[in-house]
Amino acid sequence: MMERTLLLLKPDAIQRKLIGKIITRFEKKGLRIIGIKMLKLSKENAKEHYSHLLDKPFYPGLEEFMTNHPIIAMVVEGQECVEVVRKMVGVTNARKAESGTIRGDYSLSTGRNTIHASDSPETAKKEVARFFSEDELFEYKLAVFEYLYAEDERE
Ligand code: IDP
Ligand code: MG
Repeated sequence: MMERTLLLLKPDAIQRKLIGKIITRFEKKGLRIIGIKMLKLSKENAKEHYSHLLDKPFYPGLEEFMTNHPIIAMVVEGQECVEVVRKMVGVTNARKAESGTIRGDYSLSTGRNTIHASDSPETAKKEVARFFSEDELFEYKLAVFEYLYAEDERE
């Protein structure tokens, strides 16, 4: 099943000059980047995006970090890509994240874990719509498409 998922490259990734390396991983995996932009998250958007964490003691710090600096938002598309991308990202606490994952390779932290990725297909739909209007998403043909997927994997 072709899916889209939302990624946010967090302020720590930008400061640590990791964004090229991180984006390269998604390109090399074969995912199609269909939207990408730099933006500043508003406090309202942060509260919506992290609504499941509003009552946590670390929420004020999280909101401050994510809204006081620019971030990069991206949408990628591919077969079952929500799950694929979460595996590439690794678990929330980067000290526990497997080597070979983005968090496992680039971070030692939970609050500075370099990247956000949607956690389910339902969340992904909401998060893509929160950050991108349809005219910011591009349905171009990937020239290597037939080399990324076999005949029975293209829907
Ligand atoms: P996820 O990013 O792996 O989906 P969530 O539980 O959705 O994890 O939390 C969102 C973000 O909130 C995390 O990526 C992390 O930056 C921050 N966060 C989560 N738990 C903690 C914590 O215990 N301390 C500090 N920051 C946290
Ligand atoms: Mg999450």
